[in-house]
Amino acid sequence: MRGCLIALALVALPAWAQVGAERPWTRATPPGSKVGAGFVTLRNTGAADRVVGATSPVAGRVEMHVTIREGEVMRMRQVRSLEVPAGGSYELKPGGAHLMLVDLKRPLRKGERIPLTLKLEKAGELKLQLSVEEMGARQPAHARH
Ligand SMILES: [Cu+2]
Repeated sequence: MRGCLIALALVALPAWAQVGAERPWTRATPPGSKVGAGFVTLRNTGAADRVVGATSPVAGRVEMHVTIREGEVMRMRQVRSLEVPAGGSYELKPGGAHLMLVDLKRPLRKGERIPLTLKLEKAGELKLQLSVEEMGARQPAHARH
């Protein structure tokens, strides 16, 4: 009987990934700039998942980019998805993978929060608020030492 109850409990657990976001942030943009970059650490306590899209009301579109080295030059390349490993995390950060806010409708100002929705293949939509740090910031203010 006891084994039976445990089996039922396991079946009731969601089979999809459980993904949470830590420290979503972006940088202030100069007037006239049409692009911004968003960063966040994704933690996955479930099965492997992937980010398959993103939207934000301040941008015409949001792309997913990775940074690759070509000889001496670092280049950004658009990708169709970003993998978030099972039981692990994936960090979007300056010099690495990031969200590219393209066709900005207005400048991003330091101190404000920018809504952004990530679409995960299994976990569904994840709503974030990107905190806007100063121009050229390498990491969010509260993580700086
Ligand atoms: Cu980019």
